[in-house]
This record gives sequence, structure tokens and C-alpha cells, in this order.
Amino acid sequence: HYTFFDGKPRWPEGTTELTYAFDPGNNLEDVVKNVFARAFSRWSEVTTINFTETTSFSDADVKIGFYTGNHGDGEPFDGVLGTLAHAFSPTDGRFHLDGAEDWVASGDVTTASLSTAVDLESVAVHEIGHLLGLGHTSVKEAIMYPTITAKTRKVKLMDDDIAGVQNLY
Ligand code: TQI
Ligand code: ZN
Ligand code: ZN
Repeated sequence: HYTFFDGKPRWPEGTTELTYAFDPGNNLEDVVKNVFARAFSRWSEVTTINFTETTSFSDADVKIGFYTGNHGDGEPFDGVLGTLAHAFSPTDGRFHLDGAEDWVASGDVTTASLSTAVDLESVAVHEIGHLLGLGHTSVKEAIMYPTITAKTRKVKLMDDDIAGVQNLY
């Protein structure tokens, strides 16, 4: 079953639009940006919240960046595998990914040559759930279940994820 963060934080009542931006220091390719757009749209399809990209990193509701090791928030990344990414609860908006991972943004992760390949969209869909206020679930097939293995793709919201987010919005 789905859970929320302590105190059930959420974006304000009536929020229909959240903006997101990429750290300008990262210089991401369009294929990578498109993965995030798809991941956001999976949650938009089941809520009244739409996500739009903005170029102003400082003004964006959701701030996305790839960083390695210590990056200033007290939650250092740990190199290949281990922690892949983290996102803060509403309404903080920080969404960080470990730049040391072998991210796969296109093609089939299940046939990737690296054993450490991680599917970017799978992780993004999970982290956006946290950004919206969902904690972890006990339902193994759900996006918000707290385990993913390398070379796995899991991007489709399950009934449990949908019920959780629709309880919030
Ligand atoms: N990052 C953890 C996660 O997102 C960070 C974390 C641990 C966390 N406990 C938390 C975040 C409690 C919010 C609330 O779960 S991770 C998965 C999963 C990670 C893990 O890098 O370990 C995914 C990132 F769920 F599969 F294990 C993405 Cl999909
Ligand atoms: Zn961080
Ligand atoms: Zn999680």
C-alpha cells in the first residue's frame, strides 16, 4: 500500500501547473531532457497537475541536476550503483541524480552491455512520485516500491501509485 511523507506534505491546493528546469551547468542532451518530459507526463495523466519546462533554474518549482559525491545538501552520492538519485518532499522541489551512474536514456536497458546500466526514465518516474509527496509502497509491482535492480525498466504507474497520488491531488 502507498504511503506519504510525515505530515503528508503536498503542493498547494489548486496547483495545476508546476515548472521544472535543468541545472544549466549540466548541459544535457535533448534525448535526456525528453526522458524527463515523458516521466512527468505519466503523472500528469492521472492528476490535474501539468509540468512544463522553464529555462530559469532559480524560479523553477522542480530543479533537476546531475551531481557526483558531495554536492552541498548533506546527502552525498556514492558512485556507481547504491544510491541512484534522490528527490525532496513537497514543496522543496530538488531532484538530484548521481552523475556517476551509467544512465540509459535511449534504447533498451535490458540488453545494455554494461551490467551497471540504469534506466533513467524508471528512476525519474519514481523520484517524481517523491516530489509529489508519495513515500514508498509495499506493493512490489508499483513504481514507488523501494527496490530496483540494474538493467530493469519499470515506468508504468500501477493502481497503487495512482490511488496514492489521487489521494493527494
Ligand atoms: N534513492 C532513494 C529513493 O528514491 C532515496 C531514498 C531513500 C528516499 N529513502 C527515501 C527518498 C525515502 C524518499 C523517501 O528511494 S535510490 C529506487 C527504487 C532509488 C531507489 O537511488 O535508492 C528508485 C532511486 F525504488 F527502485 F529503489 C530510484 Cl526507482
Ligand atoms: Zn542532492
Ligand atoms: Zn524512493
